[in-house]
Amino acid sequence: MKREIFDKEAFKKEVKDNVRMLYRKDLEEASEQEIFQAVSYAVKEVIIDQWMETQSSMKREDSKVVYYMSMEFLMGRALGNNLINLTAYQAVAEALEEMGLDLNVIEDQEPDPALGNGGLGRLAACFMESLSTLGYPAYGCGIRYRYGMFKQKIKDGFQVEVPDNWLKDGYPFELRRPEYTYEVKFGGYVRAVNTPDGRVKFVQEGYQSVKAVPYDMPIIGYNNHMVNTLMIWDAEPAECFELDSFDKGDYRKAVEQENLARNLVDVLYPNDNHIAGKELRLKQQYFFVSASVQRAIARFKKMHSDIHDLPKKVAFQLNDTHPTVAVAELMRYLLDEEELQWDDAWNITTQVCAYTNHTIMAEALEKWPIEIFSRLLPRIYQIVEEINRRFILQIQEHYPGDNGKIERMAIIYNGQVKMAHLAIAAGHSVNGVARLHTEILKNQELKDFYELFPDKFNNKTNGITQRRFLLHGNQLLAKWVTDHVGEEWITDLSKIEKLTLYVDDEKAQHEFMNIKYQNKLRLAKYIKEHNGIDVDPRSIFDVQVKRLHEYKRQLLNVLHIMYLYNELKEHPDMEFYPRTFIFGAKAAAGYKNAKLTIKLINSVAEVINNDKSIQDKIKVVFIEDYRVSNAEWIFAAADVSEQISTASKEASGTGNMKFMLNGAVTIGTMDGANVEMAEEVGKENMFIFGMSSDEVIAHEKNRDYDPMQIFNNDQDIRKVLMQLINGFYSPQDSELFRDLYNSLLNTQCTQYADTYFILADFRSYAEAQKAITEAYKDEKGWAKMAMLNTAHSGKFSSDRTIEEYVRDIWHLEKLTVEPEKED
Ligand code: AZC
Repeated sequence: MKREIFDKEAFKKEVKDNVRMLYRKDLEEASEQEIFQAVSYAVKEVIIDQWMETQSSMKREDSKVVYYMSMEFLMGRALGNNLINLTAYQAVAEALEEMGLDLNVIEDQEPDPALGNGGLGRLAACFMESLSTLGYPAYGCGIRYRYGMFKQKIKDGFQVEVPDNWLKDGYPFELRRPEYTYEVKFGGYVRAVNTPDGRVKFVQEGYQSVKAVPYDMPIIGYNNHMVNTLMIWDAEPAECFELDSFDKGDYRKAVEQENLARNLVDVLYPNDNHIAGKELRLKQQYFFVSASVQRAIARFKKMHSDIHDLPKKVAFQLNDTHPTVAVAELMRYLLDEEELQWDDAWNITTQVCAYTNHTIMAEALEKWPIEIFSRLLPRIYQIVEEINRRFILQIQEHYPGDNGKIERMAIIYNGQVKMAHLAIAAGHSVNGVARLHTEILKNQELKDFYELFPDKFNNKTNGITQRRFLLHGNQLLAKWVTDHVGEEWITDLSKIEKLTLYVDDEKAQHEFMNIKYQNKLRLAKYIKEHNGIDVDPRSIFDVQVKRLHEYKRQLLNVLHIMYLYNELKEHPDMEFYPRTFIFGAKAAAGYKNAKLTIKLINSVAEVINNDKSIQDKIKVVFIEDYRVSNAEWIFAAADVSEQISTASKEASGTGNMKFMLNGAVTIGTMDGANVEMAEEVGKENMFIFGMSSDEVIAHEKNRDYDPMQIFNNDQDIRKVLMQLINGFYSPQDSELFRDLYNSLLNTQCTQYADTYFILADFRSYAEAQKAITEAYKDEKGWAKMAMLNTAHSGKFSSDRTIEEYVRDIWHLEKLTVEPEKED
């Protein structure tokens, strides 16, 4: 049952009052940004009540809480989703319309809080939303970066990074909580002090400290009055925490300490699946982890006196290794502040902490040089050393005389602290994010650990929230689905399977594809406005949007477009179904080949889009600044979803699920969660191609793959690759794309040529693409396939994923939040 929470007239008055209060203006004088702020504050009014109700229920029930620790939360805009989850979207849209305002335009004024890079950060955001919707008490713990993910501009085909000053107008949905300020200490040294009762205490001295001040953001559950909290930490100079007595009067230190706070949370590192290894990054990690652990324990201690009960009330989930210092920080607290014995403290820590692995890419595995780690976090380092010492004893006991094991498994080895090893040794759970990924962890990457701790390993296949990616992002389809299967899918996506009843119904097929068409029109308009390119909404919209990374193989996609174009030029009369290839991707600022691939896509677009002779049969579009807000429109409009990573490299993928939910058909490798998608919808309703992960892994082991052979024997491929270096797409500078060419063929340039098996999979990809065209020509067949994809997407709700985390790892109870009685 819907609870009416909006009194329309009161809301309208509130918006007007807010404009006056905030800006001393009447509505007519206010800018769109000002109206967005006024509307958001009016919505916040409602949220605040529910937020307080949730907090008091949590206290009353003394619920166990999960702290989801993550360097990244890629939230996307909040206003629209908050309204959806308050079930007030329509009512507010109408109220605003009566005031002459358009909710869409107002939503568009909100900056996209982009405190994350890609999959890992967006997953954290989906998880928070599902936790609230399912009624589980949770805190997200992260960093309030002053600058989020950069904004991408395309200039002359190249990516240019522009700072994302998302806080410049103030963000209405955050709440500063100075009463929960904590001190975080860096550097100095550790002194052992003898206590009167004959024990040794370790104290950190000569350190610099920073004040951690949290900002809370509400995470609203769908239609259930539950509002969880995302706490993101800001750093402020510690003027009220005095320098250690040792350093009194040390002016230089005082200035350094102030600078530390200023720089600490300035900016998110824009690397996805790649570690830059910068000292500031380690500072960021310890900063937010220490503050979060302190807040979690303080909250626990308000209600409990025995610290041994911590695991009954608190779970820490470590989103990749980035927050792994949490295990040592918790140990420090239990040893130094609570004065527990090691075994006691360790017992508590392992029960509280659990770790999720998101990648097997070697360059993403975090390792910190001892020098940096021990200098920055001297007490934490001591504790890690002791964890390591005991862990090695355990290995020796298990595998006497096997030094290889120690070499491969030690937490500290070869001058480095290996964060994944620490997380596995200290957590009670290690999970991968799709079945195939977890199997690869168990049998390849983390084989030694799996042998030692088989019970810790488990799989949690990722999911996405259908509230944002269907109910909000694709309102036409959402309504249609509700009309056909009822509204239960909104909180139980498995119910969407009832759509299978309609897949052969011509009327339903027609309606489904007509909605797709409307969404394609919406995207075509966006493309016209942003790129100045006319695209035909009747062409196949073939989309690859995700971070730009070599393993995701945007290069394979664009090489195939170059090949198609060659075909069309050679056989102008060939039958060819019009296609619009759409890309969206940010490249890490320092990632050369990724940035060059963006330029290549744009150069190919330039040539092909302007070639009248092919009569618009191919269009290529690069959407600037791909982000959560435009993603919602893109998923809704896609016919074909490109999920073409080298098998074994994409841990799960979540974009793949968003496309599927929106009725796009996948062309993809048997990688990540694609494998489980194929299981759900049937391989016949996807276009699977390429090597299997076993084949890829075998070639990597045997080093027996030779792309040059393909280049020499396949004239079409050869021609395409030659076009990278003969100026065909870069007449001013024929050398421009040389590095891409080299990455495919030249063994001197990379560890081995074509690391991601692009040429090996090329033919099979081209075949699959051809099969798509054939399938698309059969209108009814395609409609059925698209509908089946939506109908079988039920498994991929983050609600399902969260229920599994709760059941296997966190063991939380559901909370019911009752609205306060009105008098
Ligand atoms: C990503 C994986 O690449 C992606 O496959 C997965 O869907 C996503 O996490 C969520 O689990 N990994 C990262 O973003 N990892 C890092 C370290 O950036």
